[in-house]
Amino acid sequence: MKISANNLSYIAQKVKNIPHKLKREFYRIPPFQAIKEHVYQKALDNHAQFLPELDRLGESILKILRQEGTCVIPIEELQFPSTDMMMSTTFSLAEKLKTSSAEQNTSNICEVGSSPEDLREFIEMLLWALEPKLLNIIENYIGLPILYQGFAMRKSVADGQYSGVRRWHIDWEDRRIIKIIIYLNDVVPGGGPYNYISRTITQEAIKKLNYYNLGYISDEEMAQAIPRSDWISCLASKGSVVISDTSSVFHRAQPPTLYERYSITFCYTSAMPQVIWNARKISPEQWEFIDRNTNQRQKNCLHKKRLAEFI
Ligand SMILES: O=C(O)CCC(=O)C(=O)O
Ligand SMILES: [Fe+2]
Repeated sequence: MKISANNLSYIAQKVKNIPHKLKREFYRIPPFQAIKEHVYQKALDNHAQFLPELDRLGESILKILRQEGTCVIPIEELQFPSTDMMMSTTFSLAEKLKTSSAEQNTSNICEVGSSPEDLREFIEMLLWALEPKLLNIIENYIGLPILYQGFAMRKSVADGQYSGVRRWHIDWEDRRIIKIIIYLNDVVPGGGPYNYISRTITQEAIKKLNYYNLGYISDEEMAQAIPRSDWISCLASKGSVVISDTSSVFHRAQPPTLYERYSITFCYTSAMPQVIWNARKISPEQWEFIDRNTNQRQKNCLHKKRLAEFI
C-alpha cells in the first residue's frame, strides 16, 4: 500500500491526539472531574474582577454567544480601524488559493489551505486579531486571560464530499473557544455555509449521542438525535463574520455542492488551552512593528512560541 504525505500526517495527528484523549477519559472519572471543575471555577472567579468593560455592541454579541453559542454580523458593524487592511491582504491570499488547486495536492482534497510559503504571519492579520474591542468581547466570553492562536485560510471545494470538519463535531482545543470565520464570498445554499446546533440543543445531542470522546458524527446519526429543522445554516453575504464557540456547539462546514466557499478563520482560547496551534511565526521585523503598535495586554495574547526562533 502506498502511503501518501496526507495519510502520514493524518496518522501522526491521530497518534498525537492519544494523550489528549486519555486525559479527557481520566477527567471523566467523577472525583477528578470535580477537582478539575473546582479549579476551573476558581480561575473564572479570580479573573472576573479583571474583565474589561464592553460597549453596547460588545454586550449584545456576548449575550448572543452565551445564549446561542454563535453570532453572525457584517464586518463593517465592528468598526475596527484595521479591517480594510486585513481584508485586502486576505483577499489577495484568497486569489492565490483560487489558482492553487487539488493538482498540487495529488490526493482528493476537499479543503485547500494556504501553501507553505504563505504560512508566514501577516501584520495586517495580527493587528486585526488583536483589536482591543475584539479581545474585550472574547475575554469576557472566555472569562480568563486569552490566547490568539492564529488564523487559517480555506477554500472549500464544491464536491459535496463529507470529510474532516465537514461532518458534525465539537472542537476540543479548550473549554471555551472562539472561532471567527469571515466569509470571502457570498455564502448561499449549496455554497458550504457554517452549520451549527444551538448551545442548549447541543447539550441534548451530547447526551443522546453519548458524545464524550469526540470524533465526527454523520448526518444520519445527527438526524436521529436532533431534527434537521434545528440545524442552523449561517447563510450570509461576503464580509460576514461568524463568531462561534466551537467547543460548545456541534458544528461543521457543510459540504458545498454548487459553489466554492472561501473563508478565513481566527482562533482564540484561554491562555492555558489543551492544544496550542502550530501558528505562523512572527519575524523580528514584524515583531518590531507589532511591539510599537500594540499595548502590553495585546502582546500578552500572543504565544512566545511564535517568536521562539527569533529570541
Ligand atoms: O469553517 C467552517 O465552516 C467550520 C470549520 C470548523 O469545524 C472549525 O473551524 O472548527
Ligand atoms: Fe471545528
